[in-house]
Amino acid sequence: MKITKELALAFRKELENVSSVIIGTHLNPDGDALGSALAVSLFLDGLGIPNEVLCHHNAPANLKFLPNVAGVRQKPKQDKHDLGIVVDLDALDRLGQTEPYFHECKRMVVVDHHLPHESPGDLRIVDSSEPATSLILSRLLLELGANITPDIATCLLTGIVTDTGSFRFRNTTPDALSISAILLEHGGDINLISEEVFQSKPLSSVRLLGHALETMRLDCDRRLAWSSLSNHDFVVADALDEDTEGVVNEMLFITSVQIAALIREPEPGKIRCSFRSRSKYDVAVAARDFGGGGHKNAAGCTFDLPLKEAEELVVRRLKLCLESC
Ligand SMILES: [Mn+2]
Repeated sequence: MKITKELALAFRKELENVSSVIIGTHLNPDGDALGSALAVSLFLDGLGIPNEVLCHHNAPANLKFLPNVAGVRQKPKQDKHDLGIVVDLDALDRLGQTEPYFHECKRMVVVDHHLPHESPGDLRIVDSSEPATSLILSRLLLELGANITPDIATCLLTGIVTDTGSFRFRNTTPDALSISAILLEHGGDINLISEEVFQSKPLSSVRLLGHALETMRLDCDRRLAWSSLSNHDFVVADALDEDTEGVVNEMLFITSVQIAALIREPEPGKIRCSFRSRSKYDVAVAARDFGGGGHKNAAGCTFDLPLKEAEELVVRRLKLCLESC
C-alpha cells in the first residue's frame, strides 16, 4: 500500500494534542504483532508522547529479545487515554482482556494487513495485500520522516522477517526486501533476530515436534497431513502452546502435502488449530467456517470440543478444501 502524504498527515494529526496513548495487538502475539506495537511505542517515546503497550498474553520466549518488551502490560497503569493504536488485527475481540481499555479511548487508529473483518477504527491504515503490518508501519514512519532508531528498525524488521517466514513465503514482495534493507541501514539487527527467533528452541519444543511428526496422519493420496497433540502430550513434554510454533510448517514441507493442520489441546478443554496450505489452496475459508480466520495459506481457529471431535471436523473440512481446487 502506498502511504500517501495525506494518510501520513492524517496519522500525525491523530497524535496532535494527545496526552497519552495505548497501543494494542492480538492474543498470542507473534513477531509482527509485538514488533509493530513496540515500534509504535518507541516512535511515540521519541516524540515525547506517553504511551503503553498492552497485550492479553505475555511475549513468547523467542520474542523476549525485542526492545522494551518487558514493558508490555495486561492492564494500563493509567486510567484514561486519548488515543488507541491497534496493530495487526481487524476484530477487536482479538485484543482479549485489553479490549475495554480501547473502547474508552476517544479515537482509534488501526494499522493492519488482515482481510477487513469488522473494520474498527476512526483512521484505518490497512492493506490486506501487504505481507506484514510492520511493513506498512515502516512506510508510514519513513513518509513521516521519523527518526528510525536501531531499536525501532529491529522491531519492524522482526515483523517483516517473521510474517514472510524469513522471505520464503509467497507474500514476500519486492518491498518486503527493499524496506528490510532500509531497516538494516537504520541499524536493524538481523543477526539477533535470526538467532533469537529461529535458532533457539527449548528442548520441550523439539520433543513435542518429534511426537507430532511421529504420530502424524496422512490422507487424500498424502496431500493432507495432520497431527493432534493432547493435553497429556503437552504435560509429558513440559511444553506450552508456543512450543508448537512451526510444527505445522514441518508437515507442509513434505513434497506431496498440500494442506497441513495441527490440532492441539495446550490447556485442558481448549483446542487450538493451525492450518497451512500451498499456494492455490485457501485454508482461511475453512478457518472462518469454524469462527477463526487468517490468511489464504496460514489460518487458524479454536474449539470448545473434545480433541477427537475437533480433529474429525477439521479433517473433513480440509478434505473439502483439497477437492475445491
Ligand atoms: Mn501480521
